[in-house]
Amino acid sequence: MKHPRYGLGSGKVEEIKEFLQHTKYEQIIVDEHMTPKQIYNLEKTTGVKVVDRERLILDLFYLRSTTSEAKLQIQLAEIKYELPRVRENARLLIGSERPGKGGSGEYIVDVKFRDLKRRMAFILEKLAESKRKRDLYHNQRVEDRMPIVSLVGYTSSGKTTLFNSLTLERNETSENLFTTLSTTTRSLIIGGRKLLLTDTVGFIRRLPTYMIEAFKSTLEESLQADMIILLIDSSESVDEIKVKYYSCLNVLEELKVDKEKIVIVFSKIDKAEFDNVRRAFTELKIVDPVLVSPKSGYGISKLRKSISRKIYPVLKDMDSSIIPEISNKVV
Ligand SMILES: Nc1nc2c(ncn2[C@@H]2O[C@H](COP(=O)(O)OP(=O)(O)OP(=O)(O)O)[C@@H](O)[C@H]2O)c(=O)[nH]1
Ligand SMILES: [Mg+2]
Repeated sequence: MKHPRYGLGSGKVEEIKEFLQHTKYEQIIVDEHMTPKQIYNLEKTTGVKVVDRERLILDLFYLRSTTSEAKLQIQLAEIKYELPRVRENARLLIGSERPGKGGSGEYIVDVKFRDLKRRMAFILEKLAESKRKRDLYHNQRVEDRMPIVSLVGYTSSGKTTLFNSLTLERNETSENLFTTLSTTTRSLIIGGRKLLLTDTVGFIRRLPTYMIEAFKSTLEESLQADMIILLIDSSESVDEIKVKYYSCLNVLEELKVDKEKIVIVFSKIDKAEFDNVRRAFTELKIVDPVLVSPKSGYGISKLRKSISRKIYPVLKDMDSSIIPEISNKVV
C-alpha cells in the first residue's frame, strides 16, 4: 500500500499542517479511500476531522435523501462501509490493547458486529418489502404493455431537467451533486402511444461496488427498461466527458445492462462549445448522436423521435413473442 501511515505522503502531511496553522479549517476531505488507522493518524497529527471519499459520498447521500427507501439504501451502504472497519476501529478506541480473545477489545468487536448485522438484516427485509411492491407495480406495467425508458448518467448531467422537460414535471434540479436519490417514474405520450420515463440517482466515478449494490433495487428499474438514455453533460471538457462517459458505462456493465438498449444523448448543448463536442464524438466514436438542451428546448422533438424509433420495434414484438420473455425476467 502506498503511504500506509496517513494515506498521503509525509511531505503532503507537513504541508497540510503548515497550511492549517494559518487558517481555520475544521475538516480535511481526502478524495481517496482511507483505512480507519490512516484517518486516525491524520486526525491526530493535524488536530482536524478527516473525511475520506466514501464517507463524503455517504454523507452527501444522507443529506440529500428524501424517501424512506433512499434512506434505507444509504444506511445499508453505511453498514457495509463500517463492517470491514469494526476491528480496526475497536483497536484504535482501546489504544494499545489488541482485541484478542477474552479482552475488552474482543467484546467491543463482537457487540458492534452483532449490532451491525442485526441492523443490516432489518434493512434488507425492509428493502425486500419495497422491492416486492415495486415488482408488483412493474409487472402491472409490463402487463399493460407500457415500454419503459430510463434516464441514467453522471450526477448533475441534467437527467431531472430533461425528465421535467419531457414529462412537464417540476422535480428538483440543482447544480449540487446527488440532487435526485430516489426513482421517479411518469408516463408520457410519444407518437400517440404511452410509455414510462424513469429518472434516478446519478453515477459518480470510483463508486465502490457496495454502494452500487445498495442502490440496486432502485437502479433495477433502469436494468429492466426497453431503452436507456445515457445522458452526457456536453458543456464540460473533452477529458471530463470521456472520464464520465466511461465510468457510467462501467456502472451499467456492472449492473449487467444490455448494451443494445443504450442510446447516448448529449445534454446542455446551449452551454457547450461546438469544437469540443465534435472532438468528444470522434474520440468516443459516437455516430449519430442526439443533442439536446432541455433548458432552451433545443433537440427535444428530435429526441422524442429517437425514443419512438427505438421503442416501436419493441411494441411490435411485444404483441407476439417478447411478452412471455419480459414477464419471466421480472418475476
Ligand atoms: N445551461 C444548461 N444547464 C442545464 C441544462 N440541463 C440541466 N442544466 C443544469 O445542470 C444542473 C444539474 O441538473 P439536474 O437536472 O439536477 O441534474 P441531474 O443529472 O438530475 O443531477 P442528480 O440528480 O444530482 O444526479 C442544474 O443546475 C441544471 O439547471 C441545459 O440544458 N442547459
Ligand atoms: Mg436529478
